[in-house]
Amino acid sequence: MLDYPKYIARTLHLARLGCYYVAPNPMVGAVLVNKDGNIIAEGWHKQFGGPHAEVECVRNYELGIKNYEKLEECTLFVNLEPCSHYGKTPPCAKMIIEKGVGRVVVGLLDPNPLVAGKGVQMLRDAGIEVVVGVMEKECRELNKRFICLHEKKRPYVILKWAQTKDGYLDKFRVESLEFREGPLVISTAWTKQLVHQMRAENMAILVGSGTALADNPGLKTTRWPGRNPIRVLLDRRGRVPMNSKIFSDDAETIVYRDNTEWQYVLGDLAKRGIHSVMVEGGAEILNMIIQDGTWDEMHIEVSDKALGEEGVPASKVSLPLQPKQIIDGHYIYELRGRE
Ligand code: AOF
Ligand code: ZN
Repeated sequence: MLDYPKYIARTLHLARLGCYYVAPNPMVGAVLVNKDGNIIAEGWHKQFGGPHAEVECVRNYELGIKNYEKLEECTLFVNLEPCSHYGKTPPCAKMIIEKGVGRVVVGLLDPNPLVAGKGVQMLRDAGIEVVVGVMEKECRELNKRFICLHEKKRPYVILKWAQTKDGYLDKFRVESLEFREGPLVISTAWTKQLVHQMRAENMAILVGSGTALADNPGLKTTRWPGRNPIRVLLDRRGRVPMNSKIFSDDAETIVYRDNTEWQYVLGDLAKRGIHSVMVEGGAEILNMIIQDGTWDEMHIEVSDKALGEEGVPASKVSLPLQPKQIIDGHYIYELRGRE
């Protein structure tokens, strides 16, 4: 009897290697195990539009020097149900049947309606033994963005901000025709890097016109490998000029002017196939979303320094007793929204 969770854990590890390159597809890894429990091949989905994990894995097996095992005695492990549809690539379930793999162990069923159980059915109809639901919680966590898009028809929402010890996002800034004061710097080089990692992990980044005007951010991923997120700007009054950095050629920018209502924006982003959005401010937008209640995670960085005067207040949320991490003396909190 094979130790199923052990191999599914390995598929999750492999799947994660595609992290910055597969969106909006899920991260998927696969391992082929012989009857003695040895892994004889591995593969993962490397790039959007590219071969799926199962195809990579079986191909690696066939190209390897130990390709003399009987596949009917082998088990293929995969963290997500093999697909059953013709998309950018042919169905993995069909390939698995044709290669004559004996058994398939699936971490989680694919929530994509094009697949949703049909992959497993195809395999079973062909007489292949299929086990479903191993380390399901971990499998869901890895692909929470992809799952959210398919199950809730909206992107996964992460709210992110940094505040001073006394609860401010920014100072009240001096602004005149000749002089505009820069933003209060709260993050450190290291915590900034983590923000850029989040930009690479999520498909879109959203700000309001206040932030775009005051900070003129480019919202690119420069301190971490991976793609620049798609930029989303809520600009009801059409205030942000076209020469702002948010409109640079580095990434696509979607602007909402006529309707900036949160549920509408989420629905529209979903229609565009965007599976995740991180919200980087400012205060007005963050408060609006917290009021609405549709968000999945909050990442809050609390600096060890106080502003010491009146400033722009951060949203009032009750923080957990323990921060998730402490970096450079800054407390990093992570909260989950309601399921
Ligand atoms: C798998 N293995 O490695 C991936 C799967 O457009 P396509 O052909 O790439 O299909 C994308 C869909 O296939 C995606 O939405 C998800 O349902 C599934 N992704 N499935 O068996 C993989 N990446
Ligand atoms: Zn597939």
